[in-house]
Amino acid sequence: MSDTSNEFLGQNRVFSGVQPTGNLHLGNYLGAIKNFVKLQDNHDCIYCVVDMHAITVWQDPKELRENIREVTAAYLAAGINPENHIVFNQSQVKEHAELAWIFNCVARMGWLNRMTQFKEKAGKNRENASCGLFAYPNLMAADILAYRATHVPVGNDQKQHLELTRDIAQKFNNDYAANILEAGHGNSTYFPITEPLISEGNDARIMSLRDGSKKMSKSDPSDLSRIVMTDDSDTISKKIRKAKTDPDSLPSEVAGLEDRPEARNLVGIYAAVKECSPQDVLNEFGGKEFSAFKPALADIVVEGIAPINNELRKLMDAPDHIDAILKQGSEKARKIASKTLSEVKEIMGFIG
Ligand code: AQP
Repeated sequence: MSDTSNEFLGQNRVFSGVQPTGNLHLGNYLGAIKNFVKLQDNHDCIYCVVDMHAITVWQDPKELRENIREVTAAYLAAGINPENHIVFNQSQVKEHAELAWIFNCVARMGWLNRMTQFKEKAGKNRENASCGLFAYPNLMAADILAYRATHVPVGNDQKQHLELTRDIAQKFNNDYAANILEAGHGNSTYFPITEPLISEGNDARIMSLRDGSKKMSKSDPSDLSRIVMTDDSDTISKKIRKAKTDPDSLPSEVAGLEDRPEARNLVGIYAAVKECSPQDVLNEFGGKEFSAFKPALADIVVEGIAPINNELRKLMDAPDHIDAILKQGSEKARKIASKTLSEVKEIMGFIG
């Protein structure tokens, strides 16, 4: 096998991941995966199926296995190249868990207490939430820093967690500055202070088709709230036809979408798929009724998404092929992560 750590010299290194929690949807594609594909052109990319994050909430083992394959198939169907980059599932590289434990001892309780996503996800049932859900951002920091990734594409919902990764890197570098120098790492900075990658499409926040104030989400109980990556063309069209709207026609200026979350969402989806601005969409459809806009939106979503969905379904029929890609990717990932871990352990004073 080739030495990926050497192949990966020279370019900025990107790490990102998607949780295999089922119902992979248009928001995951437009807000994350589509951008992952573009980043391959000028970055070394490591794309992970973050299955250990998924189990912060109970997962049915049979469904988890299918969902890991589904996210992998979505990566491949969208155009991620597992030969030139790395595609793998987190649990096959034990260094993620090992580094996460070290970061549990670097991060402060106060930092984690401020994480708004834990508050949202745990809700009123905080006492009953898993410790993993609370410590999740430390595992995310380990995911990124095991590869000393320089850049992470983030949506708004993950910005706070990336800040925490930066704080952990900074604290580790400070706490062990002398040992980092002594271990021969040139200067006292071992972990990079990872930068967020905010590029075109990164901020495409897709909302529920049933409620424009809630994000499109895997866990929404209504299947009509989202377009999933396994939907065929008819189902996509049906869901758009049934999407909630208001009685007015579309405005001609984006300012007119201000208090109209459902209209804003549908215009946003059109713009994200077509890679144009919402104003461009309104230049074409301003003054038109939803009865005219929805069929055009369905056409554009079907045209943009159906080929990926078709390929995804084909790949899902070849689970052995997917598993082999994950295994090969894990071996490549492990080479990099195990080097980081042995350096970290040496810096910290562990033996062996
Ligand atoms: N609605 C969305 N619009 C734009 N981007 C989105 N992402 C998720 N939902 C939207 C982006 O998809 C990436 C992977 O997400 P994840 O699976 O790691 O976790 P999540 O953000 O918790 O995804 P979901 O779909 O909303 O799942 P549940 O219902 O479990 O919370 C991330 O980059 C995310 O920003």
